[in-house]
Amino acid sequence: MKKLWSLFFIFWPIAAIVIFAISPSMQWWFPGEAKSPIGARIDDLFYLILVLTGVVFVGTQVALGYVLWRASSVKADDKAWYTHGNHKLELIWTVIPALVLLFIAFKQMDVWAEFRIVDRVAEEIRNNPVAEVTARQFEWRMRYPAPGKKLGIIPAPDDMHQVNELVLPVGRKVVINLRTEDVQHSFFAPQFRVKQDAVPGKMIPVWFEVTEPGEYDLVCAELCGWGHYKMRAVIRALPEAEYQTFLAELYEESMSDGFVAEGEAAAEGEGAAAEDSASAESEEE
Ligand SMILES: [Cu+2]
Repeated sequence: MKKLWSLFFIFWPIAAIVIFAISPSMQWWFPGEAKSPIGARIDDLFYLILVLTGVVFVGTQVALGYVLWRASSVKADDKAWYTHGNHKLELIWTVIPALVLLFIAFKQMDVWAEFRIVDRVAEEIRNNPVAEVTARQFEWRMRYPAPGKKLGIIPAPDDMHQVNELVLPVGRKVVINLRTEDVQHSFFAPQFRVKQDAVPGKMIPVWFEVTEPGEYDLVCAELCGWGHYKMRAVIRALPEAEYQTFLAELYEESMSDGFVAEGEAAAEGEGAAAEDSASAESEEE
């Protein structure tokens, strides 16, 4: 029975190795491959730390299992022995983890700087945010500058707006200004591995590059109230040309006051009349 318990402890390192091996293909850790360069670097760091901690975990569990296995065959009248420790051993298991931690600290420094230090973003990009994203209970509001214009801190009359959809260009680094209208929220784009708190009273720049066109998630990662779960938007990443077309169309739509010129109204009227007669016909049938 005692031996069975030591086998129980051996089960965990085996389970850990199996989970390490199958998790990436099962997408248990990440929602697919990172779709931003910084995301790929964050994943690499994650895997490096996972391997380091994994080796330590498996090693300690195997050692624990071994000690239990050996101890299970000790007879009841065997005398116990005690030790006051071993300086050399203690030195080894203090210095090695310290060196490993130091290695991780230096290794991640550049990724951290790339992700968080605004000076790493070229001034040209920094001074031209593509959008302002404002979180509020319980939605995301986007504000874009009119084509050819700069996004001001104070909204301009010709700014363009969207709710719960953020459209971005692919293949270049973009900056968005993040703010919140009420409580603290968190801008989380899992496919890009980007997460940034939105703090009341602050405007926080967030930057990243999308590598592939597509539709991605934007969710709130801060429990911000009863409707937190529905604070979900979509990030639509478009190739540059399509992105410019989108902006032009959005501008036209935003600037339209609903007035239709006489010629167009007549054409629309005819269309409506044709539709009416068509529906009348179908009713008769
Ligand atoms: Cu929120």
